[in-house]
Amino acid sequence: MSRLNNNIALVSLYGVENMGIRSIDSVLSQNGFNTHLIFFKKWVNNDIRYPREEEVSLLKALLHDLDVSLVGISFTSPFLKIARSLTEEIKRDFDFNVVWGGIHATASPKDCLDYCDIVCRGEGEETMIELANAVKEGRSLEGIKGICYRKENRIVMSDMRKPICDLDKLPFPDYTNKRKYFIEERCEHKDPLRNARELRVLASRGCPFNCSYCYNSIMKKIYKGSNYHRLRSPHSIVSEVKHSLGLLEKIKKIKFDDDTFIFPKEWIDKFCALYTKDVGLPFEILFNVQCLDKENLRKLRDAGLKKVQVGIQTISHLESGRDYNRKLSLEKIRDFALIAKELNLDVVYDIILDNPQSEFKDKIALVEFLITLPKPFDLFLYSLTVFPGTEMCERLLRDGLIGQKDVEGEATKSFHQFRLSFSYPRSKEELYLACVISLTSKSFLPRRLILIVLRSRFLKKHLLLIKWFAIAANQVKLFCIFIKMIINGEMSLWKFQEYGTPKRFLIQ
Ligand code: B12
Ligand code: SF4
Repeated sequence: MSRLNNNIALVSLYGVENMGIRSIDSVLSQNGFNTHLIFFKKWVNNDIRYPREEEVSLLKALLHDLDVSLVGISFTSPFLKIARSLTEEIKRDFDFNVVWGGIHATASPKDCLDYCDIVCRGEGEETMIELANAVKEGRSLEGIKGICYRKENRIVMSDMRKPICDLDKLPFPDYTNKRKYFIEERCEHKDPLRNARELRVLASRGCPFNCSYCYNSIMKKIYKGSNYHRLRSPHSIVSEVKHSLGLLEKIKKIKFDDDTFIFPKEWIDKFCALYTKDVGLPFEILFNVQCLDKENLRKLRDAGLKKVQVGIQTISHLESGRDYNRKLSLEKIRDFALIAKELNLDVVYDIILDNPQSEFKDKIALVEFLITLPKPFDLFLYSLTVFPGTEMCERLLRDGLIGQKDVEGEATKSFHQFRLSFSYPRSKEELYLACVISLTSKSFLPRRLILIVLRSRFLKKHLLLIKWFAIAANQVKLFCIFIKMIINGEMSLWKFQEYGTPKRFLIQ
């Protein structure tokens, strides 16, 4: 171990909303450490660029000034190459330990050890306290659960720690400017979320489902036998929201970023009563229609629920869950759509395209199904992105449908194409489908017209025509969304930069 002091830097790569690293920051401060939270560049949709040399120098200068004895880096798989080169740079100039954490480190701990000193697997709050204490006291890492490190040329992989069972005991995130830095072209001493219009909150951790493309398929294996899907109490959540609203004055809506917002009836009753009394702002949730319960949705709507984001993803082989291990029924999706319409909720459907397993007829069936859903709704179209360690990644590799170079980390596809945009190069068939699917969410287009487009051989042959038609229809819709967001006070320059420039216009 190298330098022994209380100063720790936590670096979040391209993620200012990173709730995991904010939680570790709060826990370490609560335990007496001087933590400094550095947001290294911000995330923009479909247009991620590598850091410039000056930005790397700014980071190194900051680490030097802060005189830290431990650095933690948090990142998701697409940012592996950036994490590698930054760590190399840091290790060239400093002699402190660099810990990597987050979903990629959890999924591929041994590979990560080629670059960093210590890997944290799974939830990092308790692990980081023990690690930081060991570093401060110059002790060995032996006995610390949930880590992976090298000892005398062999890799030590300690036992997994159980997931935190009482989430209420975790301190709230700190949105003040104290000990926060934001590096994007220059280094500013501030929390980049100070002017945010939307507050992200997690009311739970984990998910009861196990979709094959999702990080949960990794976590379920790692935490096997433990209570992985955990709920916070309504009181703790509402207290956090009130606390954060006291610091972030421009917030206009709350986004519950839980994997799926599923809670028992008594929980929903308590939450709705408290939320209505103490917060009252509009909120959004992500939802799996397998948990559909009209009464719960009605209560949430009365408490301020405005928008529900629902994963359809695919409609092929639904019964067997072949494609994504999601056993949804079309009836459930339709039931949900009708209930949402009755309750006047905004709806977003998630769909994954560009799947090498899907057949053309399945994709046509998807369009035909979407056409039958009540409007209005928005679509979030995703281009299938393969993340390491997921069940789907292992299957596609085994079946030879992809190679290692296609797995995020090696690949950086999500730098350019995570949500679908028309500008990304794809096969004629995929482009045609993306265009027709995008038309289904345009309320101003009659269903009959979309069916004509779907069946027209002429348009299939003249792809440019349908592409420009789809782009024009999409621009009209984006413009309406833009105006609505301005009226609701949800639009900011930051939001516009994240999603808005023409090159990245998304299909909605
Ligand atoms: C909110 C969210 C976002 C937000 C904010 C993300 C951010 N980093 O700022 C937005 C919308 C911006 C976003 C964007 C993207 N996201 Co996102 N996002 C999430 C979501 C839903 C919640 C994240 C969260 O807060 N989790 C709860 C906290 C407590 O868990 P955690 O983050 O894993 O952190 C814990 C541990 O990992 C560990 N840990 C984390 N960092 C560190 C660091 C150290 C030093 C240590 C010791 C420990 C440690 O301790 C933490 C506390 O226990 C997750 C799914 C999920 N539930 O995790 C997806 C998820 C992280 N996103 C994902 C993806 C793919 C993306 C994008 C690439 C997509 C895109 N559109 O381009 C971008 C990349 C952004 C980025 N910088 O990485 C994937 C990542 C998969 C992977 N293997 O990389 C996830 C897992 C979803 C999935 N379907 O699988 N995302
Ligand atoms: S329901 Fe959503 S969060 Fe849960 S496993 Fe499936 S994709 Fe992941």
